[in-house]
Parts: sequence; structure tokens; C-alpha cells
Amino acid sequence: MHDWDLLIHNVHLATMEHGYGELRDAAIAVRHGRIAWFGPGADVPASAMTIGAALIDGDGCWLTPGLIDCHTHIVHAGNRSDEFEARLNGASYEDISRAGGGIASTVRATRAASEAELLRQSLPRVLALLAEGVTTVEIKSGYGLELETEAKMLRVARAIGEQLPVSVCTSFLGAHALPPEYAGRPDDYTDLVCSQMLPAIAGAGLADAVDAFCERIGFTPAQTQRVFAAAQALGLPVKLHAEQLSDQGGAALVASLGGLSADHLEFLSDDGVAAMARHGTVAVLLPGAYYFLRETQPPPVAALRAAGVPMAVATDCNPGTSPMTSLLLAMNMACTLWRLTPQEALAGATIHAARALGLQHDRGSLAVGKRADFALWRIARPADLLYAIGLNPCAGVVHGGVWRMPVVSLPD
Ligand code: DI6
Ligand code: FE
Repeated sequence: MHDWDLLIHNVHLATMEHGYGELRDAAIAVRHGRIAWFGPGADVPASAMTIGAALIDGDGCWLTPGLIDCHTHIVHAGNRSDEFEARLNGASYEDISRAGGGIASTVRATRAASEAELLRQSLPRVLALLAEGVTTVEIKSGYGLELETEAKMLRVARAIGEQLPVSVCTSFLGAHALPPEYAGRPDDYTDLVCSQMLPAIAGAGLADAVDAFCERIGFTPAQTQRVFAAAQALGLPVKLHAEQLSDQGGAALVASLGGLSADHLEFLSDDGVAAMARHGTVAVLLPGAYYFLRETQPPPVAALRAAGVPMAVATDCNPGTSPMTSLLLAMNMACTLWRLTPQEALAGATIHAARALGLQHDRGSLAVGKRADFALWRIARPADLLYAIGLNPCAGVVHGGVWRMPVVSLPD
């Protein structure tokens, strides 16, 4: 009768539909990698407990949708701990960048690394995310700034999704910074991104979306708009690093184009909030970079909330401004630094993070028909996930209907 493949019983569910969507003493069933049924444990037919389905006793754990880290630069070579140390010993940002440091040093290292080496260096960071219940991760390019290395980064991102139990969404971020070869010629580099890099990346199926860094030290709104026009002509959705260091009107730009998300947003204006609300653009909040850079201007969380803009939370894992591989820590920071409620922060790493990737119909909450991506937690209540710092209560993960223990080791 019930041809379920997997039944997890003796769990409390946080469906993340309508707040936490708490359902205590429940069970959830999977068929063909999708949620087939969930409900009170008492409603599970006795036959389902004895035939067919693999049965997992959740032992009173909480079960949430698998976590989604919707903004990372997790594929890169090398790190910048030398600069971290130099700055704490008194060097200025200028000293470091005159010495060829900053983003340029990651670009050099990433260009120099072989594809296998880039994968080898990136996998442990992804494993750290997976240990905390992440089942979907977005990965950007942007440390190549020329076609070959941008493509290499995105191939490595795809390989991560093939080698580890995680779904990977890729974003082409060719317009991340000006490569040294194009110093002083940002419009020429923008032309290259639009007319050569983007078509080649899209043609190879390497990008699920296109991102850019709209900032005084990045690309102007006009240049960003050209990149987006090229992306949309190729049928790719757009998203933007917007208003991280100054208000460039980037959020309103990406919103007006029907983009998926505007990310960072510390300097977002009231007009930007209104534009995002009007177009249903997700605000992706990245407290790791704010913390690491010791920024003082928080994003306008109260205004975003009042306007009904969905807020996601992500790690922004990158070597320069957020060397962080803990989504639980990012969620805690969003609560502590920016006053998200625990329920908002958990929604930010599940249902709203799914929306930021255009996947809200497929994952991000517990609903019949959605992907069976779950995290099991040994906690007493959902707020425990947001409250504890450095404790990992993940007791198990289901990815695409397949159960595993939270810790995964490196592939051979
Ligand atoms: N914003 C950031 O914070 C990072 N990229 C971006 O667009 C910085 C990347 C780096 O410094 O390596
Ligand atoms: Fe970023």
C-alpha cells in the first residue's frame, strides 16, 4: 500500500512553512527522493512500520529542511591568513594591496592551481558545511577573471556536487573585480565578460545564475546593467553584491530586472527596500563579512522586515572578507549582531535561501512533493540552533532521500 522508500519516525518537525511550522511527535516519509507524507506519529499506518520502507528512529530529534548556504565563494586557492596577521600587526589595507595582496593574491593562486588542486583545497571547506546539515550550497566563480580560470572554478563547483552528498548551484561572477591585465579599463573588461566569457560559460552549462560586484571598488551600475542584459539574453537569472560598502542603487537595479537576490545590503536605502519589496527580491544577509571587516553599519533589517522582503542568511565563505565555513555561526551572528529572530534566521537558511536560488518550489521547507533534504538535530527546541555558538548538534542528514550521518569524509 504505502510504497515509501524511507520513513523517519519519532521526530519533531519544523516544516518552516508559516513560521517554524512545528509538528511534535511526528513522522515523515520519502518516496523517489521526495517528501511523500508527514504527520503525527500516531497516524503512521502500522503496515508502514513493518514492510518496505527503510525505517529510521529519530530518537526525539528535531528534523528541519536541509540547510541551504545561498552565497559562497568556497572554491578558491590559498588563503589570506598572512594578510590577516599583517593587519593585526599594524599594516594598512593600502600596504597590503601595494604588496600585491587582497583579492589579487587569491586570483593569482586560483589561476595557478590545477583543477585537481583547486578541488582538493575546496573540499574540506564544503565538508565543514555538510557536517552542519547543509544540503544545498551556492558556489560562485570570480577569482579567475579570465575565461579559463572562471570555467575551471565552475567545473570544480560542479565536481563538488558530484563527489559529495550536496546539491551545488553555480553563479558566474566574472564581474567581481578588475583583473590586473585590464587595470584602468573597466569598460573593456565588462565588454569581455559580456561578449566572450558569459556566452562561453553559459554554452558549457557551467552557470545557473550570474552575479556581479556593484561597488566603487567593483563595477558601476551601468557596467552591472550590461552584464545583466547579457545574462538575461542567455536566459540566466541574475543576482547582485549590492550596497556592501556604499549605496550604489544596485539593489533597486537587480530588483527591477526581476533578479533573484540582492546580497550584503549594509548601505541599502529606503528606496532600495521598497524596490525589493515590490519585485519580491530576496535580501541575502552576510554577517560574516560584516564581522570580519569590523563594519559598523548594519543592514536595515527592521525596514526589510516591515516591507515583507524575504531575508536569507549565508556564509559568504571567501578568503578575504569572510573565511567562515559555519552556516550555524552565520545564523547566530544574524540574530546577535542584527537582531533577526531565531525563526527568521532559520527561515533565512531554509525557505528564503531556497527562494534566493529560485528553488522555492523544490526545497527549503517540508512540504509533500519537495525534495527530501533534511537535517536532524539533537536539540530541545528550534531556537537551540541559533543560540549555541560552536556546538554542532547535527545528528543526521537526508539528501535527495538518502540518509547519511552528518560527517562525510573526503572522496578517494
Ligand atoms: N564582496 C566581498 O566581501 C568579497 N567579494 C565581494 O564581492 C571579497 C572577496 C575577497 O576579498 O576575496
Ligand atoms: Fe560575496
